[in-house]
Amino acid sequence: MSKPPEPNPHQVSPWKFVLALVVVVGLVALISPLLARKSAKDYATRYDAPKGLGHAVVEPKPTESSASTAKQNPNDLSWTNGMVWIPGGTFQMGSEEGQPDEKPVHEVTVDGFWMDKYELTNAEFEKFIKATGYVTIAERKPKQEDFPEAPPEALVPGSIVFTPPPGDVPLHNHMAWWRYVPGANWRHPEGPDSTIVGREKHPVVHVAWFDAVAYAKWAGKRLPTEAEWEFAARGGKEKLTYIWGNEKTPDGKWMANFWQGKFPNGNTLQDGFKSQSPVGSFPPNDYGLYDMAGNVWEWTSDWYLPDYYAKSPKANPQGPQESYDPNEPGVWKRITRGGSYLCTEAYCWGYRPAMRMKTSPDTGLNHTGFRCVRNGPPPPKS
Ligand SMILES: [Ca+2]
Repeated sequence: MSKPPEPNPHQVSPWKFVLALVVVVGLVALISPLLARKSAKDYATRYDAPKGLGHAVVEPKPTESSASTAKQNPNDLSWTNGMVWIPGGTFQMGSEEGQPDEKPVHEVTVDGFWMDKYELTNAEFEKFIKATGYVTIAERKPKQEDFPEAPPEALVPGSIVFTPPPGDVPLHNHMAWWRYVPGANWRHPEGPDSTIVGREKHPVVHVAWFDAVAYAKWAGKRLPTEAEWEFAARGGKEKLTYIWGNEKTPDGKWMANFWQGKFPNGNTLQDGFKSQSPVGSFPPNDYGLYDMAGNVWEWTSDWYLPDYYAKSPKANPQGPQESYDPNEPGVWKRITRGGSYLCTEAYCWGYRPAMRMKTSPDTGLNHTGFRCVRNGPPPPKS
């Protein structure tokens, strides 16, 4: 089944939403300076060396047990903290049936690694925040020095929230259902009046790539590469459309949290969830990983280039050194994977293991989270 290369609903840049906000409050004069900041050079310089973004110095967790424990007692796996061992191997990465940037299907080998069984939860992220005092990007007031021509009243912390329109809208304009909401952040996923109380086991959202990297560093982990993520998602199965097989709903069963019904305003909730679901609500893949399809998109460490697969190295590809998105030239983006509760086959079809999404690394959304990986010795053979 081939899909048209239409613009994707989840491909977003925060400043489009800042821009929308600006228009709403009648500050049209801001448009030029805000957009002008998006030059590729400026972006690459700022975000490859994000010194100015760190409000809190994040040091690795002092109590983090290390893989050295394994050398003393190979049967003591406490240092993995419940992670799943993903055996290395060779697989066919990409897909012929999805978007053009999923081609060509090519052979890739990855070394073994440990991976979080679940998407990172609000409860886990809160431990990190309490231990470090880290402030996520969505909670920070944009700096006047970064926006010298913006009036102070336009510089408000916030994040991007899915807001379904009341009626039908054409699917080519994702601005129709995404909104920049002042006060939205990981503690307030839908805005200031919302809360994560009772949602401790839900995946954390509104975490920008930099926030995810800060967490990973503290936890003694890292983000997966795009290749590691896809290898792990496929669970050792070759070239299947979905991580569970080629049928979307085998025996009528919903295998992941994604969108049923008409997008973006007709969710029929057949899978039981309107937005994020508690992690592990759907069956795991063959490696024992949960929510590798749907629930929330997951950050990886790779930059996005649409034609990377044509030239990527075969062994342990780390992603390109630069980024380019033809739909938004000048905005460098990191890869996210796995799809979310908003994905529908009629549009982004993101819950396939081959689907590649891209988002600027300073952007948080209420459908994007992450999970970590780490290197280390494999478990002892039983
Ligand atoms: Ca997911």
